[in-house]
Amino acid sequence: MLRYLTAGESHGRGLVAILEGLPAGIKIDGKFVNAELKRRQMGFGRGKRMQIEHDTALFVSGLKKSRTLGSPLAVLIENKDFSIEKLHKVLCPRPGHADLAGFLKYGFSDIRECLERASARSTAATVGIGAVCKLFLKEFKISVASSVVSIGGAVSHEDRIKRIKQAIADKDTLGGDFEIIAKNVPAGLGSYVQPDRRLDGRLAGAVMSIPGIKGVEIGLGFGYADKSGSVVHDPIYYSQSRGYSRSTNNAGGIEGGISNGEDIVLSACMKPISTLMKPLDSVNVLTKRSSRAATERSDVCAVESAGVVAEAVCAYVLADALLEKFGTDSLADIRSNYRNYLKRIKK
Ligand code: EPS
Repeated sequence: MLRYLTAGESHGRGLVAILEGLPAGIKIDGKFVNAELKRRQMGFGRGKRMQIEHDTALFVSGLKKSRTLGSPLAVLIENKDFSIEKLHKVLCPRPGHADLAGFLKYGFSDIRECLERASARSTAATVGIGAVCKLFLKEFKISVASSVVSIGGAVSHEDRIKRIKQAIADKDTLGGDFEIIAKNVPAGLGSYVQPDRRLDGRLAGAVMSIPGIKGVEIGLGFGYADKSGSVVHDPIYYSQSRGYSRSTNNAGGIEGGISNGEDIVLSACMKPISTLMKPLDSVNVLTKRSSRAATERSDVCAVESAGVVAEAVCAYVLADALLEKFGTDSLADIRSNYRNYLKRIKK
């Protein structure tokens, strides 16, 4: 139903995204989209680049008077740091980054030629698309939010900041984990009929495709492994006012690859940023001599930003699944299909 592509190098002219498949009639609030871009740039531990960039979305196509036309929506985010032609060569791959694998794969003579696209800067374009999807979901009162759970093992806000300060002092980096909650998602999105239509697989795949993400869990996730069925499955109740409901939500809102009407809950783990100011051992790819890995301006910790990117990709997957169920062309038609469906499943 929906599809999107992004393009852009970290220090190229800018980032571009094209989203196709949104229905006509959605009001696109540019301020909201820019506020989402801003949220991605925040968080304690981000690097100096975030002080240079003021990410702003320019809608190049797909809108008239701020309403979607049903045609492809193209978004441009310009880079202020547009220095790709002048940047120095990178020859010593950073462990943990795409540097070595990308260099070998594409046959470059300079690692910069892969790191420019492998950079998490591309996630600005993803967040632009996700913000548009959130506006579509908002028409159905569906929201997607994230929160940081821990950073470098520290849980409280205060401890997390202390931990990041310590990492800065140690010239080290940190990862952590975060949670995503989608509220008011109706039962019935996704399907068990084919593996690639399962909502859990689609959401997990989307979150796993964010740079730096190494693990995704849905609901209780790995916590299911050592418990009995009688303890973990969510009992079912019914009342005329609420329809069906559950007393617990270990399934994280998805059963059989289909949303079940409870909140959708995912958690994900981000590895520590791989550019280290006290670099690890590496090899110079020209001379093959042992050397320290390259250093670049980078972030110390970007877990909060990864949460914002995960909101964006989850909003995209949910918007896609909603369109699949309720129609694709006109917002008004989708609304009326949605209302009728909600009435039926409550009965
Ligand atoms: C990023 C921009 C980059 C990095 C970071 C994400 O800016 P620069 O490389 O110019 O300092 O801060 O990129 C990476 C973590 C990476 O792996 O390359 C951004 O806009 O989010």
